[in-house]
Amino acid sequence: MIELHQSSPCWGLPDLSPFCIKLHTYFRIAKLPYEVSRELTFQDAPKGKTPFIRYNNKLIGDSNLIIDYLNKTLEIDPNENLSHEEKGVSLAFIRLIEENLYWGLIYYIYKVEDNWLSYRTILEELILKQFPESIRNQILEELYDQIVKQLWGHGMGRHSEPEIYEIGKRDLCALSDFLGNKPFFMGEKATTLDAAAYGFLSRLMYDSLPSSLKEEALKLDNLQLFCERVRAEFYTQQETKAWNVQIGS
Ligand SMILES: N[C@@H](CCC(=O)N[C@@H](CS)C(=O)NCC(=O)O)C(=O)O
Repeated sequence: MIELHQSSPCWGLPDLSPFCIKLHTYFRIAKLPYEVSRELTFQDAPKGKTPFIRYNNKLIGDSNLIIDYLNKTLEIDPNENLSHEEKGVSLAFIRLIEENLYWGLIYYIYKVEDNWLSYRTILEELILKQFPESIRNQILEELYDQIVKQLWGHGMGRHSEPEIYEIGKRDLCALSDFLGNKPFFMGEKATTLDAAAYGFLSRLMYDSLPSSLKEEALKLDNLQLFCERVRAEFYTQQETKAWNVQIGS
């Protein structure tokens, strides 16, 4: 059985992290049985990030490396029916989501003060309770410093809020234009791009942290419908209800 290691469900989603939501969705698209495990901690993560999996006693980090590994090992591929051209486009959109748009989301969580205060409370409630109270503040401060450094290093953190909003808006419009009236990004059948898109878009649309980027996404009806479609097709209502943790709202 594949063991998925992540943080914690919230807002009706299987995890706080878009990359963990992506992996849950990939497992379901590929019909791979898996279980969420709390046996290992962040310290065990091979890349120092979530998600990571344990499979056949091997720890693997990074959602894309995990997907590549499982596709190869288990001889499956949700993208098998795509042409080479479609595979290229699909990978380019995954990179747009994960290497660019994601950092816009991170900006609004960490650098908009009210959002960071709310998110802190969420992390305290859902994740930090397992640590002694005396070190919780230090963990949060270290996480904050690390993420803000990454945001600067990536380059997104050097832009002003209106610039970040414009960059994110263009990415969201590109996703919406490409999706058009199709049920899934590459057509009739869900593929790996849908897992990545759902991971990011559901997190942006369903979390409780207000932002102009969220407002923009919510204006794009086909992206909203896409999230509802993925949720209805790959998640049960009971799961969504069980994960509907709302903190501080
Ligand atoms: N490229 C990685 C990105 C994973 C990632 O950034 N995870 C975040 C949670 S959304 C994390 O663990 N951040 C903590 C850190 O960077 O220290 C993947 O695809 O899995």
